[in-house]
Amino acid sequence: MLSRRTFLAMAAAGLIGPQKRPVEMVVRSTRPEDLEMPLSGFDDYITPVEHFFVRTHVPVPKVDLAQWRLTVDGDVSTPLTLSMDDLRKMPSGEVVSVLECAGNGRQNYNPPVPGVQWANGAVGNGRWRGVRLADLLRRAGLKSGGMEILFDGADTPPGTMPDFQRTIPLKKALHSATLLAYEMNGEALPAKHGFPLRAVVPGWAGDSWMKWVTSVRVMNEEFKGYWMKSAYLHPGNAVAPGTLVAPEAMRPVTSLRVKNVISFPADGAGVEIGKRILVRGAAWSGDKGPVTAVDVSVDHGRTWGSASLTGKPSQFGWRLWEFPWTPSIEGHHALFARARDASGDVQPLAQEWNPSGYLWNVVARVEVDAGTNPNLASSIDRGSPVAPPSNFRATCLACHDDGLILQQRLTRAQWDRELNKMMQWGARVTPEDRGTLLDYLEKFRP
Ligand code: HEC
Ligand SMILES: Nc1nc2c(c(=O)[nH]1)N[C@H]1C(S)=C(S)[C@@H](COP(=O)(O)O)O[C@H]1N2
Ligand SMILES: [Mo]
Repeated sequence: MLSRRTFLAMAAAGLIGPQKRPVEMVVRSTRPEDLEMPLSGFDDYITPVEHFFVRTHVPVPKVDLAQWRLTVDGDVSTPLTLSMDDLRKMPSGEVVSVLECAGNGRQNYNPPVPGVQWANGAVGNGRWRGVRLADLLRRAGLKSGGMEILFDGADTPPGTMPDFQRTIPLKKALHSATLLAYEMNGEALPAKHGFPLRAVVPGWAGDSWMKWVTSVRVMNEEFKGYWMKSAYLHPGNAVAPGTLVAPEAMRPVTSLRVKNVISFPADGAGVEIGKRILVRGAAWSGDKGPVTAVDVSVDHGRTWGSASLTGKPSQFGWRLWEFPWTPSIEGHHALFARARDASGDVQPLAQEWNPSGYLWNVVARVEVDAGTNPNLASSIDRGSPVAPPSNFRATCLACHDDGLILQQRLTRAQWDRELNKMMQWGARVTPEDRGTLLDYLEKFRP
């Protein structure tokens, strides 16, 4: 049996083929489900549902379509209660758009921050169809005082965790690409992705893309719920790595930043001298305009060449790119790829740190070994976990599994704050248990 890592490295190095590689999702958590798309997912223009990343704060709600209704209320002249049939009778819009979690790439931040430790794959490119939010708001008779739109979904939080409710400003809500979608890639929206209806907010990070939508409310003042005021915040200005940032200095995460991922060759793969390969990847951006170029370096950033972008320009979809390379020098090579958007923004060489590890978009980098025998793929030994204390299961695994916990890379002080947060949400940690739990948690390294 090959390990998954060795298999992927061999497949990436072209040692297994030509049959289509099986695509396995990277499981970051099973309960609630957080699934990451593996690198091979960046080879598809439209990400198939079975490879699309999943991010859920709480278990997927069961929705009975016969009972399901969407309400549109708040600062409108005619509040609406609509069934799916009513929605399907309205004119529909379609958009191809990247959906990326704000925390995609969190794994790269140092010092580490709490949260799902995504590598590159909390992102996918979908084809979304549904009603334009602007049409719906017009139908309800939007009044002039409307400031922002509050979405709520059918999911219910465990313990005393605040309900997942999010707002977007009216201007973004009225953009013609902003949808309430009932279809993904030409089929009914799957349960994990928000059946029967989800917000599609092209160019913006995933936290605005409310799933299982049941309520749209026009607000004439700023909504101050937990998920707007204590989560999905980013410092307005750069801060020193590892510092605690005052909430007043934070701004909501909105637009994605120009970004790209090298999907081939894989980091650590072997490549063969004299054999031409196509270095490839996917690039996308946010509100500032579509991707216009991707530059690639195969010599540690000394010289750069232009990759060819395949497919058509797209405002919100990603662009696949490729760059031919024939390794000629034996040894270790660093490959870089840097995307540019229509506003002239390029990916940075280093990232400003932020307390939640959002919006990672550093120039993509992989390192490969060129030799006459391409089977140089390295594998990383993560070591074996430390055994958990006896109080761990009862205290910590009631609402989620240990995947969410054991992937963190936190200090004792950071774990101490995590325990406080969990206690606010209903975890019961006795003063006697606290020390034992912290001893265990701080030792663990994924
Ligand atoms: C009352 C329910 C509950 C209990 C008990 C609980 N948690 Fe959580 N925990 C949550 C919820 C809800 C989330 C957020 C899930 C998400 O966003 O995916 C979470 C998320 C986390 C995360 C991810 C980082 C973050 O802050 O979102 C860590 C780490 C974590 N919990 C650790 C623990 C530890 C350690 C314990 C035991 C002391 C524990 N949890 C007990 C509800 C709970
Ligand atoms: N109701 C609800 N909507 C939600 C979430 C959630 O937990 N509950 N997670 C959000 C986050 S943080 C992201 S990144 C996207 C993920 O969408 P996906 O699972 O379809 O990829 O859904 C968003 N919508
Ligand atoms: Mo997210």
